[in-house]
Amino acid sequence: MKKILKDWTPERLSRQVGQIGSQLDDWWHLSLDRTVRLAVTGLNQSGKTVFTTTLIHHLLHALQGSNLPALKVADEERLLGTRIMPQPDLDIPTFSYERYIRALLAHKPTWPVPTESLSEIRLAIRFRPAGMLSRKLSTSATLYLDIIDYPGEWLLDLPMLKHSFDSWSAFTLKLCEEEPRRTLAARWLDHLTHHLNPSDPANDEVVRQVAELYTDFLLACKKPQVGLTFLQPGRFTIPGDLKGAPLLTFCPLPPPGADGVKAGSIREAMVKRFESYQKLVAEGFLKRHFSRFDRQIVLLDLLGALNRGPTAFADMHTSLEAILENFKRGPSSLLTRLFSPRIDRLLFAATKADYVAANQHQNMERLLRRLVARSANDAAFLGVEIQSQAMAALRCTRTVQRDHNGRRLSFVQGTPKGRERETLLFPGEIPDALPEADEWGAHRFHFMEFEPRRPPDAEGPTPPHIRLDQALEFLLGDKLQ
Ligand SMILES: Nc1nc2c(ncn2[C@@H]2O[C@H](COP(=O)(O)OP(=O)(O)OP(=O)(O)O)[C@@H](O)[C@H]2O)c(=O)[nH]1
Ligand SMILES: [Mg+2]
Repeated sequence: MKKILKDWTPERLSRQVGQIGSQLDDWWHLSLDRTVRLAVTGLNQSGKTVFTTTLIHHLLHALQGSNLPALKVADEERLLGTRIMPQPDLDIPTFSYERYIRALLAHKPTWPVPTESLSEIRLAIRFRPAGMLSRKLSTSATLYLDIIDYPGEWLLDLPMLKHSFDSWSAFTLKLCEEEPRRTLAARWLDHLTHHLNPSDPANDEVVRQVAELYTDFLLACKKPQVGLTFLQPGRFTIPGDLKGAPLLTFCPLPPPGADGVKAGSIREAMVKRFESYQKLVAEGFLKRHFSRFDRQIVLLDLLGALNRGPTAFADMHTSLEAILENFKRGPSSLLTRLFSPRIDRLLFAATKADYVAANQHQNMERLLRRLVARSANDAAFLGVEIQSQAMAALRCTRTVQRDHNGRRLSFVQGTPKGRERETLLFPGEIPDALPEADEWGAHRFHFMEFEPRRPPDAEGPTPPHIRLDQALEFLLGDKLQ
């Protein structure tokens, strides 16, 4: 005992106390560390890759002249730094942040090409907690932020999970009774009616041929001039690593006759492939990537949908509601359990708000709210906090006021897609409600797309945006307190 007491010199004691203190500090530190998985949800070309790239870029450069005033942790100077960290899943390619940002900020900037496969990134955001207690006990905490990027087309696989092969076939064939699907599906439908007997013995070549005609139909629907989005299965248009796999060779069939499904028939082969697709592709995507999210941002290219006219607009609306159906089904449904067991904040963002002048943003937000009203209501009923806003992750235009025929009008100045020089344009107005059938008219909407604008070096390392900081504050602000 004497020996032990002798060993406790004042220096040693103070060192021990110091160690305990720093362990306590570490413990608090750890208890303050947290992970947020952010689901960036959006149909193809809605702006997911640009949003993810700019979000990372702004956080990485927030200390070198932040332009994120609405993000409290940055505005209150509590942000200590952000780093890209090793991601949790070693078998998924890393999101190519460097490549995308280099292209967006190049001397001749370019947009990302459409995403064709899944990738993932993890950020560590180090910050000083705001609360009194935590400030006393811990100097810093870390928020880990996980994001995945994927082709928007794949989202449409999720609503396939509620179907059997027969109900999915009936649903899809019904859609094809309406234009423009009816005309675009003509070759495939003709083949189904006149050249295919689903009760015939399965033959790979025959199955492949009809599946190819169906895929051609989906690709025709997707062309920008048609612009349909409710296209299932998603992997048929963007196969990713499944290119050429037999799993992608099936298509909807008319209901079976009285003799049902014959063993070894074409129908049986297609039913099996459909079910395998559901299990391996749709359910795999859902379970692995959408089951563990805490926060969700739904990106909508509202202006592009208005440009494409009433049919494509309605199709986009249908797609959106189908994807967000998990909120409608309530806590006990399979989709809800798998998809959003923990989502407590949901942000709807109408992207590319820089296509129009600032005075249109209010209407843009009103229209957005009307469009997502049903899904937002279902989610709010489940206790999810909701926000809707207009946003541009990368602002490529400026709003300029000019007098025109005695009226003060708001124009936008930017470089229209495919051109080299900046132009002043009158972008037109956004309706504040869903347009009625007779309000569309021919080419009623024609919002111009723009080339990315490289900001002058004097503007700092982060490019301008519209309300990206508000989006970040809503999605992450409470976790950075
Ligand atoms: N002006 C402007 N255009 C944008 C912005 N964000 C996206 N865009 C435009 O939208 C296009 C699609 O953006 P992406 O981020 O590639 O869209 P995505 O959702 O990743 O698309 P997929 O990979 O096909 O699913 C870009 O090529 C740009 O033309 C923005 O903030 N401002
Ligand atoms: Mg993309």
